[in-house]
Amino acid sequence: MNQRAAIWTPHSAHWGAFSARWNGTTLDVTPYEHDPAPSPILGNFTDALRHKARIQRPVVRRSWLEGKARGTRDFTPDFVERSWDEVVGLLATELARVRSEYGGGAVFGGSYGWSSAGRLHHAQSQVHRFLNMAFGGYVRSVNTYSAGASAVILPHVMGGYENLSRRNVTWDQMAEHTDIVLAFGGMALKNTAVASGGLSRHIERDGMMRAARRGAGFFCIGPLRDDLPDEANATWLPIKVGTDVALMLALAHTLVVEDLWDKAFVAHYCTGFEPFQRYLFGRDDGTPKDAAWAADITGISAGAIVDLARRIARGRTLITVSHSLQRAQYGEQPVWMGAVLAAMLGQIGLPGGGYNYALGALGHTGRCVNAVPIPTLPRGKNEVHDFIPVARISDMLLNPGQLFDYNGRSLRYPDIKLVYWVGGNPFHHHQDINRLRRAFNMPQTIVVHESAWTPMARFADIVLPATMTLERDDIGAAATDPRLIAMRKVADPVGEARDDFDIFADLSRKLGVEQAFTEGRNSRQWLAYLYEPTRRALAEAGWDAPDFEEFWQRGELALPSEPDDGGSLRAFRDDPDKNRLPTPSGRIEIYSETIATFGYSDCPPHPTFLPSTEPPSPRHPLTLIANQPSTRLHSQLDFGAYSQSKKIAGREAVRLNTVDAERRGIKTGDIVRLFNDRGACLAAAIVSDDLMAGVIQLSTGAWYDPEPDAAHDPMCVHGNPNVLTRDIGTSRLAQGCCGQVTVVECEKYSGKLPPIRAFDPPTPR
Ligand code: PGD
Repeated sequence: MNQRAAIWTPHSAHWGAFSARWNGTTLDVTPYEHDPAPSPILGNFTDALRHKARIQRPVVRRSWLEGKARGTRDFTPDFVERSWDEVVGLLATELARVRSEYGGGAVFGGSYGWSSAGRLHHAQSQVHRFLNMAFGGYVRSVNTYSAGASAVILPHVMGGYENLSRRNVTWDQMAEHTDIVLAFGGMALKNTAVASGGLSRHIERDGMMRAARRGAGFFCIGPLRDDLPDEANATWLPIKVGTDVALMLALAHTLVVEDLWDKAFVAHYCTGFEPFQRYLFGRDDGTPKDAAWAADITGISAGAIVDLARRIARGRTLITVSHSLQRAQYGEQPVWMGAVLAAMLGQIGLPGGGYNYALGALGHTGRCVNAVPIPTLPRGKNEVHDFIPVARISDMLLNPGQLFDYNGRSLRYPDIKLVYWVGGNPFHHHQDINRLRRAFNMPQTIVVHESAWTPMARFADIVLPATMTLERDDIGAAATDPRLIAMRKVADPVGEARDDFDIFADLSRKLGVEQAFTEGRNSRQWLAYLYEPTRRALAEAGWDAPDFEEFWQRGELALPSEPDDGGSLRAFRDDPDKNRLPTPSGRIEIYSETIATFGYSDCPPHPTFLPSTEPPSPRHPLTLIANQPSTRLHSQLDFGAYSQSKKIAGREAVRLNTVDAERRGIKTGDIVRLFNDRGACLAAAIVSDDLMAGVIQLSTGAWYDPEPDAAHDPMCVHGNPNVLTRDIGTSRLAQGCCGQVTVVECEKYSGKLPPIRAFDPPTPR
């Protein structure tokens, strides 16, 4: 038993604060004592530290050492072990070669991924800082897989993404003021269980319950009943996937026809209603977007649509649109139309009313913002100006030099020779994995730091074992959480794993620029340095402001919050001339002159219903919802105890409706095969009426596990839906990812069941 036994140590993860106790063999985890609804995902830590999936030592792909990796990479790699000193030397030499032969513009360091909570050892910050300070820049990525479309459309039409999603209506306002919540895509508690940087209290269930008890009516508009919790006592409006804009338009049409809209608000706070109204009434295309029109498209009756329009015009109504709606083709449209519908109700900026984009999409939303800054690692300046919208990674690697559109600009894909990935798992997060595999065979070199043998690590040439959060000291904090958590080291690192910071410090030393990266500080000194701006701001405001050592001993620190003042939309409502929105007109843009000048047919200048170009068909009749999992964060710790406890015979569970299951002779527990023209995967069926007929739901995050012997486009035997999803941009405007929705067929699997090997480490020599 080691020295740490019996010591409860404070720590934090993206899915909540907790304490842990490690005796060298087992880990006990107990949630933060003041968290009213801790996430069960904490259970994934208990067996993670010494799991066989952990990476123990640095390795290098043999074919890369022989100069033959490009075009031959696969998931059953022949790795050779190297000492840290050798591998860091090898990597420094390779980085120097690529820089001198091609420059920083040939290195992709976009390296998307959530990695772990902790303000210093945040993997993306570390790799970006290293590439800026010690290497001279890199090709970056912009936006996120979460909010690819909304982050681009919102500034054109209503304002900044952060203000509209995170500094807007709070759960407290909802509990006190809201009469109706129209939740397009719901507000599922599995999503609010996580917040990047961590969270000390899960308050969403309670917020919705208080509102419902006061009499607020919740509407869950979407294909899955459980996208709102039971406590919301919601009315479920099942809607055909991808048709929410048609419903919103019909609600808008009814508001105008029945004279229920707030003309004064629209006239005073918005621009461009006339051209939108022409479209709404079908003046040019001959199709009024009325309730009868929408009924055919959405599957919701015209009577129900008219009733709903009357209802939302009566009380204090809050419209929310989840991330999921915009993670699909033309995803810009529901985000924009939700705002227009709320504007027509005239309640934007009122307590508990109006529009809160993505409320409930993460644990950051519906809360007050801290009044002091949180520790943040400076990333330095990137001297390379090339970038891609994050989800265009395969396009970039497969088409160097090709032009692409983005937000009114025509850009060219760079020619990438080296990919550096730290803290993300593209073979989990990217769409059309068979295409991604071809794309990742294009560069000369792929470098990955990982704590576990994810498919991305298996596909790399140089793999460096990183500590996981429990194995190092850090500070946990998020801009909307009122606690700073001392994330004290719980256990010693597995094998030879090292912190990303130490790896980069070593690499910088080999490149002769250590001081530029470390600034002369070790990681403990960095923690104290990053803490200081928070301490200073607390002291200046007269708050409790202990020095770093005292904070560290206490284990946590309370941070003050800004008042619950409705943010920029309330200020805009109070005085739209003084508090202009950051749109070109300063108003809510129902028609965007700027977007009109781009001339994009896939993103017209006012909200428009655009049906998917890949509708269900006789060959692929089921609409697949590939949403966020409830048993882990993304693919993190998929090998952990809680995630594993929800698998069926080791495979990811897929839900389908009774009607669809009976038609195919499928029962709960059966292994099924999902397939379309892009790929196939196995999963284990759960038959349920909590989702619409015609819809099938397989969450993301099961580690990609290709059949080892398949020659081309292997089936994933574990249940990763991204072998099926489409790798296209939402539109030429935002180029966001379309991972949420695709079409498939599903059949009972009758072949011999292949074993799950996703968590078996490769056997290096
Ligand atoms: P994670 O599984 O969180 O997924 O994609 P993302 O790549 O972020 O990967 C993080 C990795 O970081 C893990 O493998 C973990 O082991 C590693 N890691 C953790 N801590 C450290 C560390 O300290 N150092 C290092 N080096 N590594 C570390 C998430 C992405 O998926 C997101 S944000 C969204 S919203 C998208 N959602 C969907 C979706 O809804 N549907 C589909 N089909 N696809 C999606 N993909 C996107």
